[in-house]
Amino acid sequence: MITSDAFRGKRYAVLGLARSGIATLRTLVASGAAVAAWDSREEARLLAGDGATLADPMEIDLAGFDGVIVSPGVPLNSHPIVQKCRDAGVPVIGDIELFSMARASLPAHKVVGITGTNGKSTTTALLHHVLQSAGIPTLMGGNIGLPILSQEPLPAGGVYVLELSSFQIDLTYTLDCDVAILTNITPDHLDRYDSFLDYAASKERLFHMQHADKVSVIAVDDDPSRMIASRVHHRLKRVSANDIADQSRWPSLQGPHNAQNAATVIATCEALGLSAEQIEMGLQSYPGLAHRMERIREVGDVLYVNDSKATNATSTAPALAAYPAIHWILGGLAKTNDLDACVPHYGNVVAAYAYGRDGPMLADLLRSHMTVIEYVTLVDATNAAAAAAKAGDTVLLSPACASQDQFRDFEERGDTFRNAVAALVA
Ligand code: UMA
Ligand code: ADP
Repeated sequence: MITSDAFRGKRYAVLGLARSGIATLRTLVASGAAVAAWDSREEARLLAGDGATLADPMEIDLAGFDGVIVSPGVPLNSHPIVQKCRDAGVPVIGDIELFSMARASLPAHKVVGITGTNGKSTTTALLHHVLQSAGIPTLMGGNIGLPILSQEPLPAGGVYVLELSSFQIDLTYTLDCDVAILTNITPDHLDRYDSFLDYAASKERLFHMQHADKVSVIAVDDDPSRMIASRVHHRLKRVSANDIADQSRWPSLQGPHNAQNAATVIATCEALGLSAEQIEMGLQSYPGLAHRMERIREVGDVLYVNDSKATNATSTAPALAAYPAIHWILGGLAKTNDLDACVPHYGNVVAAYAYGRDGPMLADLLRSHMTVIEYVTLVDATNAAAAAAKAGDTVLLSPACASQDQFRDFEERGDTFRNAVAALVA
């Protein structure tokens, strides 16, 4: 794990004890800090271990604390801890800020921070893969599901590749990325921000934290990203999906969205000093990530694709564009009341299977364009799509919604789809 003298003798409260909170707690305790830990869920509190005191930061006097470390899933726009910390003059920060504070204790290294509405995980995993295949010590962490503080520090010359959600950036103040990447910005997480502009401003802060000699890589394929690029005054590399003339050599990077992701990675690798050959080798051998347009099985000439990570309409659009005759399974918790980004690709859909809390709303949106049938569960929708699909068709789970009405997260949703497909008789 990463530890640092920066935390020795300090006092922190940790609110939220899931993946990032537990990693935070272990780092702080191992670094010699005094820690008060809390989670509203009792089963999470049981994981705190011996080194920390259990105490709800809402119930204790925060005078003298050096910070309250909040998990990204704690909503800053509504949780009372924000006002309480303001009144007590205690900073509210996250695990990424702690990583930033620990950097002085680490061997010489570089940090690449990656944000954007869609493509963060793909870009993170792809960059990590290209660096690794070029023989550079590297690890990835952050929103990709791997808390950075729980990982072993890299040797000198290493590159930390951090996937950063807007929630994590909101809890970070000093992270000076050697390269900061923005993939794109479209509406998402509007329950956590007053407006779309506020959400975009949260992402923009990643660039304002960089010093002037550092590099920004911004894909300028949408208006908010172009606006941000116009306000970044240090070393800026503007890239676009259109920069990529031929992606046929990269099997796991098909589609215009992956051209955008690859363009950001190429510019970053150039900034980090990799050769064109090293970059090309990594792009060619990239294996892809589960739950992102993942081909899981062919049964009777019907292809099954798991795109469970598509949690908004913009991320579903490229999947609909990718196949000619789709049985489209969608539903869950909708982020917006429209599917506008998907509309240009409705011609590829044979039928839609809408399920989950917002299935009825989505079915209403689709009914005038295509056959649409409503189900309660994903498994029922999958079985119906499988029964209807003919040779040459694709059954696609690309839900355009968050998963938490029926699943823990998009991974559990994707695994449920995978199991339902595995149970189909060939
Ligand atoms: N909690 C309280 N009180 C509250 C609210 C929450 O105690 O009022 C507790 C919850 O009970 C829970 C914890 O706080 O135990 C919240 O944890 P969390 O949701 O932050 O979960 P982690 O496992 O720490 O995961 C977080 C990120 N989660 C979110 O941003 C919601 C993970 O991103 C990330 O991978 C992980 O840290 C490691 O860095 C997930 C995600 O959904 C994948 N991200 C969003 C996205 O990609 O769209 C932004
Ligand atoms: P994130 O981590 O930002 O959620 P992922 O790389 O996990 O991004 O991809 C999430 C979803 O968005 C997947 O369905 C994927 O096919 C799609 N996607 C990936 N890259 C992009 C992009 N650059 N633009 C739009 N959609 C994308």
